[in-house]
Amino acid sequence: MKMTFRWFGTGQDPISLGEIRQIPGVGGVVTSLLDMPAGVAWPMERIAAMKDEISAAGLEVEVIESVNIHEDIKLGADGRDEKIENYILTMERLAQIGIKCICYNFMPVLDWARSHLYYELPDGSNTMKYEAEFIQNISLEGLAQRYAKEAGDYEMPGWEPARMKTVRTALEAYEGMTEDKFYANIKYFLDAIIPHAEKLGIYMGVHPDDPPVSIFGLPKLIISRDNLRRFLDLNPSKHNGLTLCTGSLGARKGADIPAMIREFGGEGRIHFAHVRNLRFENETDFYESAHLTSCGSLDMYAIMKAFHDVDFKGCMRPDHGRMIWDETKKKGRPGYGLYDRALGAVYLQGIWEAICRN
Ligand SMILES: [Mn+2]
Repeated sequence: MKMTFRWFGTGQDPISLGEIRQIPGVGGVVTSLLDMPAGVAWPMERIAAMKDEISAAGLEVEVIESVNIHEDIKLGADGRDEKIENYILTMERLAQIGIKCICYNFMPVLDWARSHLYYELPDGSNTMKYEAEFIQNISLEGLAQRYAKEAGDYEMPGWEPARMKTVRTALEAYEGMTEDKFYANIKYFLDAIIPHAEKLGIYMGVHPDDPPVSIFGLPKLIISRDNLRRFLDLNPSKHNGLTLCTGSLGARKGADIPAMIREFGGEGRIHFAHVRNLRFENETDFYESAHLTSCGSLDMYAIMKAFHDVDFKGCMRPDHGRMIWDETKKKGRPGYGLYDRALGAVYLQGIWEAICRN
């Protein structure tokens, strides 16, 4: 296991590579070119410059999170072939700087959703929260406005104001989308890109849908053990794999995350891991807690033990954290402050060391 840290890029992240390098045990970052719209081929100069900047800071980059999929591909629309060609071009260029894994998701229209970005906890820290009833009673535009107002200077990935302008049309495009059609569109994409991934030595890791429930009437597919199985079976290559996100999958109460890690990791289909905790407040609502088992509802020891037992060798990162120690909005995007995620990275490595030495 290699411990990494998400970094949004210069000008996109108030946290510097120098700060990340000082987190014990963290040897690399997971990053992206956030300004690249879905569907275009990323320019080689930009990719090379990103790599040089990270190397100069003494860090590695093996995982890109994310190369986003254009809606035409998800919808199976006319323009999809051209966008898939651009996706493959981006993969080829990323392989040139040594990228081994690409994280992406197949969520329709929206990347993720929460009701609260800064939900205050009793200890004075704040965190992201999902309240089902709140989401049911707000429009998509209302939620986007709330994020734009709350998030401060940074656009929330997946909720950029430019993207929100077309979102109503995008939502309408999904009317009548059945699960079978959606899986067929995923298969079309996978069958086109996976042979290239094999040649390039790139492992694709789909991120589960977050939250793992249907919102705004949109279909949600990548949410459970059975659906992950169905997704992987669409293309049996090992290069078609998963980003195992404990927080996203764990937001379905009763989901057995260690069992999923053992099943899919045992088959060599987990290529990247997001490890975080959450605390359920009732059957549907949760907030993103500190990483410790005692702080949330997931058993972090059992999760790390499962990764260890399947000999997981890929990159892992702590996932969302709380904002603590007077971290303001200027110090990080919601869920992506420095301190709590750094504590998470070190805590997970502590568990890992204990398991390895036991
Ligand atoms: Mn995640």
